[in-house]
Amino acid sequence: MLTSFRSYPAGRDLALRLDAQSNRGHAFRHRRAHLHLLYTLLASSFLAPSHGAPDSGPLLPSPPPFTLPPVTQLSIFNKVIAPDGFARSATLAGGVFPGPLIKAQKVRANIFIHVVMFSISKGDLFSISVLNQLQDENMPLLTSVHWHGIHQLKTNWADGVAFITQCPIPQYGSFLHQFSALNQTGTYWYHSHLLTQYCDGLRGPLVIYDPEDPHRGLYDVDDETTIITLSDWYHDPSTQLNKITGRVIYDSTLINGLGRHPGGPKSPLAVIGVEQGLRYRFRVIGLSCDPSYNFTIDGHNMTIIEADGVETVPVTVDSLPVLPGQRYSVVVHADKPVANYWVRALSTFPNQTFAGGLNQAILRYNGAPNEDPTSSSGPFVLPFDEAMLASFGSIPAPGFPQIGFADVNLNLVAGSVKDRFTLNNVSFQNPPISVLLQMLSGARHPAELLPKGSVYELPPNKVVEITLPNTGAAPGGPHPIHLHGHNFAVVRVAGNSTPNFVNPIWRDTVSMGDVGDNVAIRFVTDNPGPWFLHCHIDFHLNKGFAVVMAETRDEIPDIYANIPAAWYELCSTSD
Ligand SMILES: [Cu+2]
Repeated sequence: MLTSFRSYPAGRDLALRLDAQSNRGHAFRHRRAHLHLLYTLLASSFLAPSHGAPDSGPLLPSPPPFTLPPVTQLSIFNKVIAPDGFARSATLAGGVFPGPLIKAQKVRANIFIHVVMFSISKGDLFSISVLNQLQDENMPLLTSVHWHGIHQLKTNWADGVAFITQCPIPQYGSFLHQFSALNQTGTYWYHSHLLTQYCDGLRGPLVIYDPEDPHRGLYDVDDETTIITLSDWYHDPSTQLNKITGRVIYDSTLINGLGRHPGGPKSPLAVIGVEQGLRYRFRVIGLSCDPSYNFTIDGHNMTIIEADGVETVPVTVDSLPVLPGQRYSVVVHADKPVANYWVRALSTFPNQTFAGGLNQAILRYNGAPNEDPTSSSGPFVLPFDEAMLASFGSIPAPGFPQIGFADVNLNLVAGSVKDRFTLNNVSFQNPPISVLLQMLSGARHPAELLPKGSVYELPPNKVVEITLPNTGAAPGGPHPIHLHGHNFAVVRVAGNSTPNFVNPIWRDTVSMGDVGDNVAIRFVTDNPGPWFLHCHIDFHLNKGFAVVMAETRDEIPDIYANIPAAWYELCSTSD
C-alpha cells in the first residue's frame, strides 16, 4: 500500500487522498468515514492558499519552508543531507530539514442550539497520517511523532509519545492522528518522540494562524518567511551520541536549517529578507536537542508578543533566551539603514564563537548587497526577564494564591545517578506497555502503573502545583521542563523568588533556571490521560529525566471511547 507513495506534493490535493492512504483498512475506516470526510472538507475549505516559491530574486536565497495543510500526510524517511556542508544520513519529515511547515488556522464554527446560532471559537482540525518509510539501520527504524504544545483535549491517544500514549509506528506502517486544537493559536512544532530520534532530524514547525489576533496591529508581515528555527546539528547518528558519557557536543547550529561547523566549508547561511519600514512577526522556535540559544539581531530590538502559543503583554528586549521546545513571536521593525545584519544564536555551551559565520544567519534589507554583514552586536540594555512576561489579558493562576496551597502539591527534585537523571530519586525507563494502554486496561493505582515510581496519578478537576527546586544535582542545564496536554501558569519563574499568581505567564516549556531557583507551575487536571512531564533536552529525557502525570478518568469515563482501532493495532505490529 505504501509503495505507491513516494514523495508528496505540497498542496491541497493531499486532503483528497487521505482516506485512501490512512491507517490500514479495517472496520475503523468505515466507522470513521463520515468523520474523515468532515475533517477533510472543513480543513480544506478554509485553507489559505499555500504559497509556492516566492519571488526568488538574489535577495532571498533561502527558500521558505514548504507547507502542508492540517489535513495531510507526513512521510518519514532517511535521506543524506548536508545542511552545514557535512553530508550525513538523516531521519526527516518530508525529506527536508527542518520538516515542512504545517500551517493551520483558527476557525469559527456556527452551532445551533434550538434556533439560536452561536459563533464559537474553534481550533483547527488536524488529520495527519504519519508514514514510516525509514530504512537506515544505523538509526531507529520505528517512529512516533508528537505535536508539541497541542493540548490534545480528550485525544490523549493522538499525542504521539512512544511508550506513553502509543506504541511506536513500525517500519512501513502508518498512523493517523486526528485532533482539534481547540482554542489554540500561535507557534508550535512537531518532532519525533521516540528515543533521541529528533536529534537525527525529525523536527519541524507547526503554526496556527489567528485571523483575530489581538496583536495584529503590531506587525505587517507574518508568513512562511518569518519563521526562524534554531537547532543544533550532529554529524553522528544519535544512536552513537547516546553512547557518550557526559555532555554531547553538537557540531553546528542551524538557523532555518542552514549553518556552518568549526573547520568546515563556508556553506550558505540562511537569509531572512525584509523591506525597510515594515514590521515583521518573527516566530522563533527552539528546535534544539540540547543547547539553549541566546537569540539576537544586530541593531534591532524585539518585542515579544507570544510565548509557547500564548499571547503576551508586549515587552521589548534586545536578547532572547530560547530553550529547547520554547517558542516566541517577536515583532522586529525594519527601521534601520538598508544593509545586512547578523542574526545570532549563541548557545550556553562553553567556547562558542561567531568566527567564520558560525551560529549566524543574515537579516538582509531589500536593496542591500548580496554579501555578509559587517554589523556588530550590542550594546545590550534590554535583557530578557521571564518575570516581565505576562499573558495577554491577565490570566490568573488557578487555586489559592500561595505556594504549596494547591489541591495537589508535588515537589520534583531533579538529580543524577551515574550517567542517568532522576526525579525524586527515580530514573524514568520506558515501560513495556504504553501508560495509556495500562490505564485503559484497568490499572488504577500509581503503584500499579509502570514504570514504577515515575507515574503520578492525579484526580480530575483539581489544581496541581509542581515545584522544581534546582539543587544543582542535575548537570547540563538550564533544563527546559515541558508538560504535555496543558499550558501551565508559571507562578514562580527562574531568577525570581517572588511568586506571581495575579498575571503569570502561561506556557508549556519553562526553564528550571540556575542553582537556587525553585520554579513553580500550576495547571488544572481537565484533560484525562497520561501526560509526559520531562526535560526537553532530548539526551536528558533519554537518560531518565521524566515523569508521567496520569490524569484519571473517574468523572469522564467515555473519553477513551473514540480511540481508533488502528491505535490498538500499533501494539500488535511494533514489537
Ligand atoms: Cu535537562
